[in-house]
Amino acid sequence: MKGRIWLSALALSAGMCSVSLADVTGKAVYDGTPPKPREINMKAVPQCAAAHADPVMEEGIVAGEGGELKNVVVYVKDGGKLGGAAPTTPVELDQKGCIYVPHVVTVMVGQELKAKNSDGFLHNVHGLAKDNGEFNFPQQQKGQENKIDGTKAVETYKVKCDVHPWMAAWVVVLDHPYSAVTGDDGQYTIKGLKDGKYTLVAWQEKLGTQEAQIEVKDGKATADFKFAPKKKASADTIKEVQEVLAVSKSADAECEHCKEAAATVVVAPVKGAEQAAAK
Ligand SMILES: [Cu+2]
Repeated sequence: MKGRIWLSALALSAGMCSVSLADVTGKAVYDGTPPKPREINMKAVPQCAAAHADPVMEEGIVAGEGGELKNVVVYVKDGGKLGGAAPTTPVELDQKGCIYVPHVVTVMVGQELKAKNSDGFLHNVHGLAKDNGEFNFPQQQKGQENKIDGTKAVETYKVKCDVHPWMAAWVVVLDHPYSAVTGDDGQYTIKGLKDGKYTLVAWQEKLGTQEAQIEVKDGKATADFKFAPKKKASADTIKEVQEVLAVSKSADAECEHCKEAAATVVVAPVKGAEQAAAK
């Protein structure tokens, strides 16, 4: 889905070395009032609940008061042709208080990715990868680390724990190092690009993908991304999706899959209309 994008690609000053390596910076924001995060109910698993003094919120959309969107992955499209070696530092996906930390990681093809258990009780690391192959292994010991065989191919996939169904993380495997994940302030910085024109991709797990064209000049460029909320699905559409998925009516309030699937159904014609209008 291509949303509205504001971007600026600016040369900040003339006369600097034209081969300087750039900082591409910018910010991702949520367009509108961010949805209220829902609290994860860990009460059924005392070990998990005991790890948190404060309520723990779902991380599907994490936005600040000003709409600052966390956990958006920004990367150079087709960046593999630029070259660049895989970092020697492993990327770590920790399980801490029955939450994955961090919620989203980027890793380069061939770079080491490992899972860690900081909890000292059973989790299983279940990666729903396709091109990298599905993986599923247990971790029970405190401090246990295992290498994940999941960085062979470019792919974005979800990792979940079947013991604690709320646990979810995302792994974005890229064939180049030109990427960043936005922080609490929605900001990102991609380092190391030479001057030139690039397409940036910004991906958010629930809000989809956007692109922006940038020109790095004299070592600087900026691109901001504004993610529109998905359109709300009508009760009728949700009901239709429930019927297709054979979910009972009593599951109305709980059926997030239905709502998400229905929202996709609703959005699809709008997207088609936009494309038609653009022609
Ligand atoms: Cu778990």
